[in-house]
Amino acid sequence: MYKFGFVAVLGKPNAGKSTLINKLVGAKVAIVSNKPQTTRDNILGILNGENYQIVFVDTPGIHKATSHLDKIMMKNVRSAKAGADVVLYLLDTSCKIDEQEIEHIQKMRNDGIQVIVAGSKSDKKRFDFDYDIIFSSLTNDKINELLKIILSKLPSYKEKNFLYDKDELTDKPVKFFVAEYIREAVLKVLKKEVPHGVAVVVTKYQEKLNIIEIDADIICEKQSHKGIIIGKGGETLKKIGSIARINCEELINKKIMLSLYVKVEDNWKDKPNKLSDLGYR
Ligand SMILES: Nc1nc2c(ncn2[C@@H]2O[C@H](COP(=O)(O)OP(=O)(O)OP(=O)(O)O)[C@@H](O)[C@H]2O)c(=O)[nH]1
Ligand SMILES: [Mg+2]
Repeated sequence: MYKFGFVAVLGKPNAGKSTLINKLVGAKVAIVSNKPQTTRDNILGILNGENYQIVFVDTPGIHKATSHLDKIMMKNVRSAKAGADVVLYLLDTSCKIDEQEIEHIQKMRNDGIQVIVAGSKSDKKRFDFDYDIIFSSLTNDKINELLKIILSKLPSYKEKNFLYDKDELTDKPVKFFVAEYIREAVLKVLKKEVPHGVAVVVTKYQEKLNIIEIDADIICEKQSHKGIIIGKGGETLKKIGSIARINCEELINKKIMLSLYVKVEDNWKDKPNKLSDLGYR
């Protein structure tokens, strides 16, 4: 018997969805930060076992949509839910239980969706609830048990009809990760609202013999943000570039020359055409 299926990982922003998927897949397919609303796209993380293939779908954290980008993010959540065999719903055990979320979980179950309710961050648990399991990606607590529960809910097949090759870890191209790693560095280095208004586009990706030349635009919402991203004497941008370059070199396993340019695009999060150009659809 073989197990195969899609597992949509849902939950509030910051619940630990991307961290868990990276842990399970054993690679950094999704960027992580301590700021909410880090993930914007649905990203696949593929886990292969002897007799199974699990396709995890990382999703943006569920929040109230205000901008057009938010609406696209919430559309991504709905489509992941619709295409899933199982929903893995993460509730952060260090945060107070939100009644609306419990209603949402109940509604999914009423609609016939299989939902596993997993409490994340057991290493700093503060609140009790009727969780199916409590785990921590940080300390590895109950990760294997969680995997077993997921496998028990996935459909079984007589034939090995897996959708992806054994060595595929994700569905996104390298360029996507380069842009995401740069955005992650922005999230790491900058505070408050600036990183939330940032999008990154790779404008040049040229492989030379010993080096890859990459140019990328960091798009921000306001002129004042541009100054903050660049910093005094370009210090902040340099820091962002250096963190991103190191992570990209690790990903691609080749030396990289990374050039970053900061551009202002007023209100881009509410411009459908711009969003589409930036890859948000
Ligand atoms: N203590 C602790 N922190 C964790 C754990 N898992 C994730 N975190 C932290 O929680 C923060 C959010 O993690 P993410 O994986 O980015 O959360 P997310 O649910 O993908 O967030 P969005 O993409 O914004 O929806 C990061 O600072 C992580 O390091 C855990 O098991 N224990
Ligand atoms: Mg995430």
